[in-house]
Amino acid sequence: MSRGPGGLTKLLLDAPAAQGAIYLHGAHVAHWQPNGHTPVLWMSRQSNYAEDKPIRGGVPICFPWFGPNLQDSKAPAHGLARLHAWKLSAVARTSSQGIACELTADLAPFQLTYRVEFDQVLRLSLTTRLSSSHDRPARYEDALHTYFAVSDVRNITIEGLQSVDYIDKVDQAKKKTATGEAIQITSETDRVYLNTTHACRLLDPGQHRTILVEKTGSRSTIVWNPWIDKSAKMPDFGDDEWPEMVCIETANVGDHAIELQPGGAHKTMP
Ligand code: TA6
Repeated sequence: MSRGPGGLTKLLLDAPAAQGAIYLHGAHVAHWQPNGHTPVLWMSRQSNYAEDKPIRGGVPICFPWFGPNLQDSKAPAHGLARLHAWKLSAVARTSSQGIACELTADLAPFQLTYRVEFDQVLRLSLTTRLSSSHDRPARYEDALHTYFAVSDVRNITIEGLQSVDYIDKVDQAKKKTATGEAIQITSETDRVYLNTTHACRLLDPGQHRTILVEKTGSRSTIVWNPWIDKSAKMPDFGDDEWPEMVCIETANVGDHAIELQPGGAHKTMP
């Protein structure tokens, strides 16, 4: 382990199949580069690295709520997990020349276990357990808010959601019917796709790359690019960075929030 920017503890993982990096702060995956490829995750050059701020880029963990906290406007956007000091519980080589690590967080009444496998595939698995001593069922939202590095967001296509209705957060959160078309980004895009277990394909001809985003245990997929004006309003996002990235997020939000019984568990895996 090493000290990264801001003095945050950073775990650098190097295996024949891939290289990776993860901060204990937020259990934040900040780098994944399969052997023979360019980095797959995007990181902002303006990101904060501080215990009281989220890291911009990579794979933020949104939990136990997504977006603003509707009951407490002072609570941090996207919840507590990405600001939490997670504990490393295991690191091990995988059978396919990769390397995996496991981190835990106690965010009462929930216990979280996050397994990250850096290989020719990036495998993420977030397991949430509700303490058996809790006196009633509890609901939460989660999202693995993955920032993908692209050659130019104006030249990519996202397939897999053509038949899925969505909430358009750029148009007064109106519910919109499926377009029947693959997604192309031509302006600020912030869509919550509803009740979908579909895999997505991110086609990036500029990098001669197609990224397959498969998932289990998730009923929501969010697609986001801030475009010009929103990027300029975010201090931890460079004004000229928006063409470099697109988020495809594996989530359970809104009507698809998860309700657990005491002692119960759920696993979200993009
Ligand atoms: O996932 C899309 C989104 O909810 C956008 O509305 C935008 O707020 C983005 O997340 C980033 O949120 P953050 O709190 O990390 O700036």
